[in-house]
Amino acid sequence: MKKIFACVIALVLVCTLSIGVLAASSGVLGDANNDKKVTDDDYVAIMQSLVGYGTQVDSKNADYNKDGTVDLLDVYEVKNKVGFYSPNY
Ligand SMILES: [Ca+2]
Ligand SMILES: [Ca+2]
Repeated sequence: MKKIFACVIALVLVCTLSIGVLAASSGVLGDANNDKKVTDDDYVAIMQSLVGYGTQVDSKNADYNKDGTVDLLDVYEVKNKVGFYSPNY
């Protein structure tokens, strides 16, 4: 019984922490990594998440064209927003 209770508590904690991460969204369209800026890092993060590299992105911010999915069109549009020069590189 104690093991079941411990598992339930662990599951609640994981769910609570996940909700906390989502609530921390910057709300900046294109800011996939939630650092409140739209830079090369964001379209690279989106690309990496699409190919299964394991990079976590804020799917709401990463959906730049607001079509409900995060795909290569969002990478393309974030790249166009950033342009060819970004102060990070
Ligand atoms: Ca960013
Ligand atoms: Ca999209």
